[in-house]
Amino acid sequence: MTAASGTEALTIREVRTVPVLAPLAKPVRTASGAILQAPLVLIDLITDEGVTGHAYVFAYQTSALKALDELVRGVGATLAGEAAVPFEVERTLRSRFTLLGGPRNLAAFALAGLDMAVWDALAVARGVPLVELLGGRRKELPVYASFGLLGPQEAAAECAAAAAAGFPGVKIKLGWPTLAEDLAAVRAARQALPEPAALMVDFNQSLGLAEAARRCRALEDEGVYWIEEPVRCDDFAGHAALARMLDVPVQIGENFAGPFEMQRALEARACDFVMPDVQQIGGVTGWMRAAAVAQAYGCDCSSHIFVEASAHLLAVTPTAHFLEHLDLAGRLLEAPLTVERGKAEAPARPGIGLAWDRAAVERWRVH
Ligand code: SMN
Ligand code: MG
Repeated sequence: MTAASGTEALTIREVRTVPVLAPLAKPVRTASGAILQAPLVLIDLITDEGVTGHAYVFAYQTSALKALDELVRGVGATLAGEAAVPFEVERTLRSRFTLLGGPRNLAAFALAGLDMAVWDALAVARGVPLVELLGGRRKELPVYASFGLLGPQEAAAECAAAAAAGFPGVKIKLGWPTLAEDLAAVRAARQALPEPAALMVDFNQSLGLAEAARRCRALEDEGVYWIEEPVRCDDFAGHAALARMLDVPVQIGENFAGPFEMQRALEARACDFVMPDVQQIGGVTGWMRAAAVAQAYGCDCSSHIFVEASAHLLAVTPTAHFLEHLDLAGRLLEAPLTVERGKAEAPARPGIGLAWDRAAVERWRVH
């Protein structure tokens, strides 16, 4: 974020990136692999007018970090001289990937990161928080604390601490080798959480359909608020069968590759709730379209990681539900998003509000 220039029309000059391995407060272990550090590409989108837009993208795997970094810079370089107009940038970049079947995975992440950086630059140029540029205003959002695969003791300790801090919800990962272990973790977590607090559970796609049916049924009487990604993320029919069978809501969405895919999932009745990820769904532009789809289906919409951008976007999402608090980039920022008494609000500074902590970036950058 650079000071407002007063100029409203911006021309993209250059995209610079820094690949980093960001330290996490705690490793995130899932039934489908652990994330010990966050491989992130930090993006600076520089304009002729002197305004810089900031965003970051998440490579998930350290082995994909260099490739994503190259993609963001490569695609970013093709924007030199273009107007910083998200609607046009999105159409231009999307059309370049048409013959590849549309932007997916790393290419989609690169496009989403550039989209977020363009929106950030525009909001900075106008001197307003992103949420205001989108027609909304800053708003306190309910936040749930999101943890990895925890054994019963750890689950109880984290849930008690989160409840004491005022979080209205907590999520733990499941998908231990046995149902008995899943139940032990859930019972310990539920017991440590006061009644009104929501307990979400996330299988991270680790189960086959028959085993998912068995485990989800067993969770029905355990006071669980949602069951997330029990089966493969693209198995909408499988998720739909589970959603029909269960009283506990089924949650999916972090892997929706764009608003059209979310629309297909909702049309297939694959879930009761959605939680798009701003990077997978297509940046700010993709999120706004997905938010309209969620509204059309009357479906509550939460966020996935990317806490800073999500704090703006949920405030302009008609069916906004929970903000997930799992902070990937906080250690690289001058002012990480704060959560107070279980609520978070986008900052008042212009743009998304990302300001790199230069010393931290130097320390964690990958050469
Ligand atoms: C998740 C996925 C990837 C990185 C961190 C966390 C997870 C979630 O599935 O729902 O938060
Ligand atoms: Mg998840």
